[in-house]
Amino acid sequence: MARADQLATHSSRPDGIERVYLSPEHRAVNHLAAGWMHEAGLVTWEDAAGNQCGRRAGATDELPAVLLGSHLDTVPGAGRYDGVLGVLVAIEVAARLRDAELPFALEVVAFGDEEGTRFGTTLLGSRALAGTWQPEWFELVDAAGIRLADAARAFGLDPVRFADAARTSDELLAYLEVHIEQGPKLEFADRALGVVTSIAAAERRVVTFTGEARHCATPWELRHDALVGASEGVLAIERIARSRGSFATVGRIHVEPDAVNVIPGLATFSLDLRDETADGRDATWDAIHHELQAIAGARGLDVAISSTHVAPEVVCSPSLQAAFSAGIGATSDVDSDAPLSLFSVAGHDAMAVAAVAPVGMLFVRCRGGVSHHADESVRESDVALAIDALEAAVLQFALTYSHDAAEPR
Ligand code: HGY
Ligand code: MN
Ligand code: MN
Repeated sequence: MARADQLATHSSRPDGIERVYLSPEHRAVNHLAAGWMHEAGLVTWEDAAGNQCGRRAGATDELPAVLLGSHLDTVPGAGRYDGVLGVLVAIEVAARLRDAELPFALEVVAFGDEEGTRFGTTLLGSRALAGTWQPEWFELVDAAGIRLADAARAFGLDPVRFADAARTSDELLAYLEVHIEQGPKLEFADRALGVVTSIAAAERRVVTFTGEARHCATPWELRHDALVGASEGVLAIERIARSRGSFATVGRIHVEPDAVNVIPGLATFSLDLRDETADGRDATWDAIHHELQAIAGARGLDVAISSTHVAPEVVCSPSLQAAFSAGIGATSDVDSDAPLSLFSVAGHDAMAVAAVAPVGMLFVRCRGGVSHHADESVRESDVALAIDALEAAVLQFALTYSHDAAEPR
């Protein structure tokens, strides 16, 4: 808990936590995490994409690894546990297992960019590790117009070498991530921990309504107000997504010419749309898209839409779900009922790592389900249970892995 408080002091702003990819704050927390990884008995290195890594070899050095971890970057005005808790719990479990005989290597990773706060595209660190980095991402620019490639060089990385961060499926047996739930389900059920079944399918878009910028003296019947059209669209998005059990958020909106006495000629907003499945997400989008076009038509507006991020749902490996269930069962928090399983609406690095290894996630209760806010809070007793559960899950996985490995082919 003290380490989470210490990491929280590394922020680019005085009024809250903000720590973005390839920033001085990223450099500072990689250094802290490397020190703690070293204390846990791990050999440490920073990979070619700026992820902080640690490894404890297995019985022999070339064994594949079980990878534990999460991310250290944040959204603007973040809490101190999103991502951070998973990295610190992973380091603690590595320390506990430093002398354990394991049939695989144990690695810990602190990803440098899960949120996409600086460059807009998410999961950059974990997609570099998964080998799914896209070369066009080097051309992404931040709010100051700095290209990702230049930010990487300033951070001490070489864009040409980013591909060296990629790990193969031969090297990784599994990825296990502990994360705060960022929702209220565990608290409602009075549970400390929960097993993640799948991570929601997501798509991010930019929706732009175009009308006519005119004097605010323009009579009603002659107006083509882009902001009123966009506003009707935002309310339609809420109504349609809610009625279909999808999650839709308009987090940003921009208006032009953005003057008090001019009817907006342009209004452009972000849309983050998620659902348990890609089919559900796409069906909700079809209904929304139809309604946005109807609104534009009725108001004499144009509407343009672009997609900026798409991710299918990721199903957590059944064997890793079982390992986490066993892990929860081994903690002192064991309830008479089976551990709670739930799907994650929030996105996680596990979505990216799934391209190269089976993934499992363990959720930890957070107060009021609050996250992406300074009020983010966890109980120390729940964190203690999460460390016990992750340690037990790794040992459970080792048992089944050794057993399967011993099986005659
Ligand atoms: O967007 C998400 O769900 C995550 O916090 N990046
Ligand atoms: Mn987050
Ligand atoms: Mn997170």
